[in-house]
Amino acid sequence: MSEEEKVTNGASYGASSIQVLEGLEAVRKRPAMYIGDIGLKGLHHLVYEVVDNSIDEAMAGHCDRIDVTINENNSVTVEDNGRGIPVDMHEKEGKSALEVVMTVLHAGGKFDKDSYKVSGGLHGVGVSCVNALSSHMKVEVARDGHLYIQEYEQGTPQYDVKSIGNSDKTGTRVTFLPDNTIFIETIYRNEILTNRLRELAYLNAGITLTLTDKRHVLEDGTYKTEVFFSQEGLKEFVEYIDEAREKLIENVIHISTEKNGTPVEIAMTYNTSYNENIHSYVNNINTIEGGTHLAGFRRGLTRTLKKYAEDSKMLEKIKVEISGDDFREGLTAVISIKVAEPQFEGQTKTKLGNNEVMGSVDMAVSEALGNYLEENPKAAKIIVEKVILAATARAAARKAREMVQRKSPLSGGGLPGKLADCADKDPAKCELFLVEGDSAGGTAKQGRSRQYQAILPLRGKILNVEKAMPHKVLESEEIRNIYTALGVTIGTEDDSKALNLTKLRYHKVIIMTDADVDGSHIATLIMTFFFRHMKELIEQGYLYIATPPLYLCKKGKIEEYCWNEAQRQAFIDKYGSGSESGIHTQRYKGLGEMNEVQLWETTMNPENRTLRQVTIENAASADHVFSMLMGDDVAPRRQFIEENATYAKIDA
Ligand code: 0RA
Repeated sequence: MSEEEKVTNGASYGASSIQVLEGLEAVRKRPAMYIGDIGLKGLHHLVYEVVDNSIDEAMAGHCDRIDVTINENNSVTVEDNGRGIPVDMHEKEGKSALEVVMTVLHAGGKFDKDSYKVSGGLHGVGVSCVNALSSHMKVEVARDGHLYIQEYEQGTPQYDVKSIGNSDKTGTRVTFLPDNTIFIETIYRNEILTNRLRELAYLNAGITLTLTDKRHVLEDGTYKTEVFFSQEGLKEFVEYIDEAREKLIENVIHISTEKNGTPVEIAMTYNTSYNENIHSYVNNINTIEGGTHLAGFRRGLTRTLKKYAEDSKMLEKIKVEISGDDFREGLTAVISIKVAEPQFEGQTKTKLGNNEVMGSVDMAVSEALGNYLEENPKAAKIIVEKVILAATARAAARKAREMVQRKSPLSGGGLPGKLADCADKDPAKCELFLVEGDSAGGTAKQGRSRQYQAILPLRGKILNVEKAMPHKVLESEEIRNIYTALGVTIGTEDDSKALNLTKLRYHKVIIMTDADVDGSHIATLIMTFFFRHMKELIEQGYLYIATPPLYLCKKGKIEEYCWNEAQRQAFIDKYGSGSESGIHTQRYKGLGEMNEVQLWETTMNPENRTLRQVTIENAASADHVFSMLMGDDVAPRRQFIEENATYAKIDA
């Protein structure tokens, strides 16, 4: 290349490069705007963005395998067997299309006008965002008989796209290392990616997704690998979610269709529980706030079932009025639709706003359910009987609810007698500790900061709401105390499950139980209650778990609290040189063994304590786990506990 050519080339390249850099710099300046946050969520979001591109390629019919690898250094590799991102010169940008996709915001997918691009991450930001937020990224493309490569640092290409050899395959492989100057969490969690890839496999039947964790070497020297594949899609998703529940009807009702140009897939069944479990997705994104597709589903379901029940004359002798809720008790359903230009609304941008979608989903569910009821009269009768039972129980539940409401602080009934309330009235500053047992409750009342910490002792094991009828839940004194202490009101005429969080009196609700098996069980029972009856409170980030220490280690005047065996060993190593004598380690079996000063110092004082925030990473997976942990079936529970025992090991 002559000197002159270099200059010309450099100048034109420079102009567009500056634009690119400005774009990527914006992403690095305000990462949360693009990927939600810079914690665990955002970190995992990077993987979802890259996987989404491969899912698009699969949905266009060109790819059936996506392999995700967590590498030893917490970089992630996503490889697919699609056509490979085009590498030819991009006319407008004057560089390889591959480079444009990797470096220009929102450039991904725009080349292929034929493909029906409906995927794209929650924020739809594309792979260039991931590139901008990675200290290093590498893309390898097998295409047209060649293997191409380009690498980047913080989104900046390190060299032009080049061919480094031949290949008889096609596909794309992206490897990226999240930038640790941006992310506050940099360690990938296997179970978070597992849950997402499993979900994607169910949502996209026929694609094989795998997760290999190179940080986890098995005894035979290979890496831990999981394969996710679903032949029948949502039907199998519903079966998976309801694995630990008792079926009410044998079949899963399944429809995969297109209405008014919108691809709609629905699977649903009924179980004997009292929960409503509807999981909805738009373009593979879990719409946790619902929206028009969910509204359409509910409308279609209610109308179709109501009409069938009326026509079959089963409602004639029923005294109570049937509400929309009653049709959904014991219902597990997954709705997945694809929308070309989704309008996402709501606080977390997970509520679908597109009005035209409502009718499409309504039509789809009416058609599938209508046919099913006609063809399966026995099952239809069982469903209608369940609806009638739900309506009858709801009348009883309303009475119980009115009792709670009457006793709520706002209607003058006063707070629970056992509650030691705090002085401050600003919910944002106030904390409520739910404490296992009256004895520990007493210690906590003495140790707390009265200004902003309230204590509600709970007597032993609260009701397992997973198994209880709705009105039983409200008849439980402990649960009524939680409701009244929190100040939330429940239930309107339209929706008996609606929760009014605006009255919530504390923005931190902290579960504090013993660090033993019973304590974990009680914490799980309380979490189950919140998950089923106050999910919004978890979604708002208000629920926490306290972590009391396991040991107090002493040598002479030196005292240290230890939260795990490793810390205890470290204390012994540090102070036990010479002989192991003179060291005293005390195992705390329960909160009650600490005095009020110790409890304050280790577990309640915001300066020292560790609170674990309860979050819902993946609603469908949480649903599955809660029903299994709290249900009747022992075998799956035992298997889950065995598989997850390493996370829960407390006793040395
Ligand atoms: C646009 C056009 C073509 C492929 C892709 C995008 C593509 C993108 C990604 C992202 C990850 N994996 C991918 N695989 C393919 C190809 C158009 C053609 O070959 O005609």
